[in-house]
Amino acid sequence: MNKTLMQKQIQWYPGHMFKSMREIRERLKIIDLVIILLDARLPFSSMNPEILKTVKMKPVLLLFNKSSLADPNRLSYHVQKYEEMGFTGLNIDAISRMNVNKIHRLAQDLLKDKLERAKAKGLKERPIRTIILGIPNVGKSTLINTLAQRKAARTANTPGITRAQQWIKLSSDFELLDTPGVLWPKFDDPKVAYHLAITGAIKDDIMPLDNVCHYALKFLKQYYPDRLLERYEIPHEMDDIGQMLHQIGVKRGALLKGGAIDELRVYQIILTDIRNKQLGGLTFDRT
Ligand SMILES: Nc1nc2c(ncn2[C@@H]2O[C@H](COP(=O)(O)OP(=O)(O)OP(=O)(O)O)[C@@H](O)[C@H]2O)c(=O)[nH]1
Ligand SMILES: [Mg+2]
Repeated sequence: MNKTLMQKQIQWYPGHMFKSMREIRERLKIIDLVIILLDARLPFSSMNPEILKTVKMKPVLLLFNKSSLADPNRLSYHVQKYEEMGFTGLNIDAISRMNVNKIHRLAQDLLKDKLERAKAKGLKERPIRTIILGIPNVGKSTLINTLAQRKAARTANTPGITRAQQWIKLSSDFELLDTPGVLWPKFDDPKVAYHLAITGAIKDDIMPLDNVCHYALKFLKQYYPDRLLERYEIPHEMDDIGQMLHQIGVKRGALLKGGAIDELRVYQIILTDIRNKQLGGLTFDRT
């Protein structure tokens, strides 16, 4: 990892995330089921290790969101890996509604024993209380709106939209607590930081854009060279990052007055194209 990245890493963890984590810990006592929302494009990088530690005593359901933006050939791999670790996981898409109607049932299945015990004790039936946790911008509020079939929570394509916890009643027997996205203070593997930056979980001004885009281009070159050819006419034999940036600049007319390429614009083009699926479905976590 280069020096700028290391220095930024030390100062970047915002105070409101400490507060959000504390509030999550406090709230867990009254929660029946934890939904951890992960990004299907980075199903491992988007797992916050602090959240995992915090919720380990609770029943957990993993939902891999934004599946329509991920590589369709890689979707079963992470579900299987997490299942081997003992988790229940489901690929979903909160916008296209893929598998969204399976969530309620899965939640009930995971809580079956608890619900039956409560019934046997003669306890009054009450709604299942669920909390949704995940990194910023992963689609927590969007999923809640899809489940509630109304605009109950504010959403936008930038991290840090939800600022406070908010209960939303999904049905007479199901309540869901929306929470602000939380990250963790230190990324042990720089790849994780890059994956989070490329997909917009970390604000674009946190990490140096040139490093992020160089990483993205190297990644695309290794795993999706045909998409680079198709979108930017980058030939398979071209592997110099500078040449690739130049080619994108020329192809997309991102040029400065003297004819040199406008690097900043090229970086923005690359990130916007990736985020808007202009390079097809992509999965960043590879093993
Ligand atoms: N394609 C696609 N986009 C999605 C999906 N879910 C959410 N989005 C988009 O992702 C962006 C972030 O969604 P939010 O619901 O605001 O994310 P959040 O997790 O609540 O974010 P914070 O409140 O900042 O933590 C929005 O632009 C959504 O439209 C999905 O399943 N597929
Ligand atoms: Mg939100």
